[in-house]
Amino acid sequence: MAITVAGIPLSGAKVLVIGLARSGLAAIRLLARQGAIVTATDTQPLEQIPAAQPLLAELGVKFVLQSADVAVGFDLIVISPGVPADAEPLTRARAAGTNVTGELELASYFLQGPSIVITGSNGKTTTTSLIGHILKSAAMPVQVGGNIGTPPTAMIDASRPNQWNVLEASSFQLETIEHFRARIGVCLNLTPDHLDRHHTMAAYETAKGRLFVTQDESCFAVLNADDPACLRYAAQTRARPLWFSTKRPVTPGLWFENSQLLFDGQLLMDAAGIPLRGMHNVENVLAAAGAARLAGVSLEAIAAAVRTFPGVEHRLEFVRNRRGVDYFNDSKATNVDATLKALEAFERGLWIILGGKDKGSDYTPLRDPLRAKSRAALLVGAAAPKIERQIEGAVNLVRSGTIAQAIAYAAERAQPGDTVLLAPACASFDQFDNFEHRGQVFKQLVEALES
Ligand code: UMA
Ligand code: ADP
Repeated sequence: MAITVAGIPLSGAKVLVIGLARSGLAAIRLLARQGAIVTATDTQPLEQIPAAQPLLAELGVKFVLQSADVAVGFDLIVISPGVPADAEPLTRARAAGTNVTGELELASYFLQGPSIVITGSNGKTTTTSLIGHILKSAAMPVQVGGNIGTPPTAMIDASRPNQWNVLEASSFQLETIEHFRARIGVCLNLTPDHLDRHHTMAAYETAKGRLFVTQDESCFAVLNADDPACLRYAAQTRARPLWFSTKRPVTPGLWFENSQLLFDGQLLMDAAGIPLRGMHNVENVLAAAGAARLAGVSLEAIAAAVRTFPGVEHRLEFVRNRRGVDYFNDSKATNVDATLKALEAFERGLWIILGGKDKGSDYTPLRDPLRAKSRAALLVGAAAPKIERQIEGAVNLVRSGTIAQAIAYAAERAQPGDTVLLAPACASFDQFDNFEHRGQVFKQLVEALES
């Protein structure tokens, strides 16, 4: 059967794929198989992208270096999530009437089975993994992917009509969806992030909101009743809402009350049974439980699976107790809100490592919790001078420069009962390959401290 994407029959269509990493390569594979005439482009020369070379050679895909007019003369453009939707070649292509789409939208024409899609500024990976864990524990057929690592276009072959696709989705993937429809859409929260790319909070909110705008009456929207953006999403969707709240009862929905998690007033579980720290993880469990219940898992099975969830590396991950001092790795706290949540998850006695590559963030909201809970803020990386200016006077500041020096400083001074916490509120790219690399280095340095 001839497959059309946005009305364009793929067989014989001239398609340009922009970005040759995980997403672009998976898209090329899919498009070539559909008989499209694929051209590939990247801002880097092909010699510098060794992972792309064999595939392009195998499929006979032409490479051109990205330029302002690279997207002229194609029937369809497929962009990787990391390519800004307002990049100059795309503006020109759209002006010429060419359809510009992304990996989630492209996958939607091929992916079998219903999807649970999780978005939000923070908590996506944790909640996506938890939903995958709950469904697997309940012996439901499921595959997990999306922004968490596996491009949706690479999930097509393994998809089945009665199998759930649990997909983490970023604003970058959602902003181009039209045809894609999530049976269950989940939004955890909306707080400032990626403003270097979306420019305004309104544009960021709109990009994520595509998840709910494309839903219909057969769908469900699992929404955080405590988040103003989620209330606006509810007004924009035709899907049936299921609410969650850590502050008050919500109908229909899930909430937290007297240390218990309730679903429409029925006990789901005691919060003490959640193996993850922090109220933000209660939110993640409420959202995951809501989605899993809508997918048909019983409350008992959900609670049992939550209790065995191992958590995700680099998210408030306990590393070690040394001489009575706990060390926690929250390298994935790459924005201010995630760091605020990390601070909320501890009582006091914190030695917190802050800094890295600034994303245009405002660090002043950290002042009060730092004053209340920290012994010192250890500043590292390129953002250190900006953070120092914005939190000066609220907390003892130590100009550490590197994570190694920060750990050495804190390890020497921390008292039993204190916690040394990496929750940097910044991206990692000034000193590390990515947040995983930063977290690994932190853990190795902590493990190497003398007992
Ligand atoms: N490139 C161009 N032109 C541009 C910009 C980039 O050619 O204008 C090229 C780069 O030179 C590079 C390639 O595009 O060769 C990189 O593409 P990409 O950044 O989209 O990276 P992928 O490896 O394809 O991964 C993408 C997602 N990346 C981003 O959103 C930045 C991955 O999410 C996702 O797992 C993967 O697709 C599969 O869906 C990562 C991520 O950092 C985890 N996401 C952000 C986040 O979680 O904060 C949103
Ligand atoms: P994402 O995939 O959205 O980046 P993660 O689960 O990887 O989310 O967590 C990113 C950071 O945000 C971590 O520092 C984590 O501790 C924190 N976090 C997790 N869940 C939430 C939440 N619901 N609200 C705020 N911060 C959260």
